[in-house]
Amino acid sequence: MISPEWEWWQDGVIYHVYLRSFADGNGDGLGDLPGLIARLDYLNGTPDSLGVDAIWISPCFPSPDRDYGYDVSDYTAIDPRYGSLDDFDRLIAEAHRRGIRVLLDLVYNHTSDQHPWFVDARTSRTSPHRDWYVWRDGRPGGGPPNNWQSVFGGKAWEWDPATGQYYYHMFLREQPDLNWHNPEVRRALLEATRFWLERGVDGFRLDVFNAWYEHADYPDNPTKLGLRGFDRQHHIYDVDQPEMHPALAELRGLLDLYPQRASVGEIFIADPVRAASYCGDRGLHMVFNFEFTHRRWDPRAFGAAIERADRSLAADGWPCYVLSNHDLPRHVTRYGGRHPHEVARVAAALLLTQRGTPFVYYGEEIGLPDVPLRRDQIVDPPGRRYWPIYKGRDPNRGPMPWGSGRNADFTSGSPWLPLRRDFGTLNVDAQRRDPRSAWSFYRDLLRLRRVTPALRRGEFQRLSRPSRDGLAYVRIAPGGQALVALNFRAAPVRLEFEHPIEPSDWSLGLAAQPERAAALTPDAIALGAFQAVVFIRSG
Ligand code: ISL
Repeated sequence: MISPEWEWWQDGVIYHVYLRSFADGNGDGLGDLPGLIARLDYLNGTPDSLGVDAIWISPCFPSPDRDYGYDVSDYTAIDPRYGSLDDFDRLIAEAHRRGIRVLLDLVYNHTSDQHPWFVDARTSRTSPHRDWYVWRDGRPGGGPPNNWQSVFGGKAWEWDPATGQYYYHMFLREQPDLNWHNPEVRRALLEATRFWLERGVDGFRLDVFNAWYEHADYPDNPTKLGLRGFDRQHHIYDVDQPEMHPALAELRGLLDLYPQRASVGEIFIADPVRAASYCGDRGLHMVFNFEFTHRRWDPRAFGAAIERADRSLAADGWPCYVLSNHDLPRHVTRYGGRHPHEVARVAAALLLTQRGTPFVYYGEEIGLPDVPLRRDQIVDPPGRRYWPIYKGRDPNRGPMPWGSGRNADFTSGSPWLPLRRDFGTLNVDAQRRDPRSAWSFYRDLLRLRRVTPALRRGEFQRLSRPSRDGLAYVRIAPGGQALVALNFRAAPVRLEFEHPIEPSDWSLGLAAQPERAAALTPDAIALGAFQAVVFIRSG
């Protein structure tokens, strides 16, 4: 059960810093910790800040970068390209000074093949770390131990000629899976977690946590129709094994030794009901709810997703919401069509007025779309493998356009991924000066959320009848209520209510399109094109 006192991770908004692309402090073209520290005022702590409560930093540990940081070769160090441990300590201190908590990204399903544990494991079948990874003999007639597939393409088993066995890798062959059945592995990972807790981090995002365990007998997964090999299987033996629950309880026990720490799990092959089973006092604080990321731009789909998340999590979980992240096309690219700026604002209102913790992906606050890239500019392994059917994740990981200077003021060197060509106009500086920009709307929404308990904690109740044009709902808290109405379309709409309201009770808190209609009547609201409004009432 959620404790009766509200925790920061329930009340707050978490900003996802994809570190490599956020801000470069030393001119090597890669974002880094000093660059991030220099931009903390942007995030919180001054009257002109965006106003977020926490940051989640993508992996900043030493990595050969086969999967851009998600192949870790040392869990208790900072990659020198991102800075030093001193820089990290400074980041924590400077962030805390501004009221920003810091979450790290722990990649515990696999290591890099360059991690000393794996380097040792592959030296011989009797090496001390051999059993830290998943080694199996081939099938009697030859070939890999079972039919499991890698997420990034090809088989999930790699033959190791030196020791005559296969090892398992759910992702790249350079990302061997750790053997979570081995208690030494669990102990080592808990120790790494403790290391960062002792340094003052406020919590963690756990990469593909529900894939940590594989079925101990390694049976074939049943097959089904699908596009890629991985999609042609029911993943019943390579994810969601029952051992996950005690493992999470153990991790939670460690987190609870420290005050106000939080965890959010990246669930793989999401399902809200299963996600809920991992939340609670003996599990994770939150599990990512990716429902918003695979919806069409259709209010009925979003309304259903909200109700489903609320329903499945009611008892022992706290919802969270995300529209974009480093693995998916940005939502302005998914939904924006010919109206990216307008859609960015409606989407912001949708994300930031839910009962649940919102995650904001860097750049979405300026309505940043993906960066169009050519084949020869793609560096992400699945993009290189599946181009042009799947272009990988580089387009949604573009450098942050801070200003109109050289390289958008992201780096004084040469950026690791190309910038969008329009950074001269689409950048943070320009939007901060413009009260009508997406940035200003995000900041205003974040402020309103902060001073309106109903927006953070109130129960969700749908107000409008199902409509393909828009969505209206109320958030009901003991001392006040908020009414949110969103027009998803480029034409005015009228949203009929399921039950009547008293229009004079409500005062306008915020409007995405101040000059356009937002007229409340007892049984409907009329909204101008792409209007998004929040009305407030006390009592
Ligand atoms: O991005 C995907 C496909 O190209 C997803 O299937 C993604 O691999 C999956 O959501 C797991 O993601 C996490 O673990 C990966 C890493 O590449 C992702 O960046 C990370 O978010 C392996 O560590």
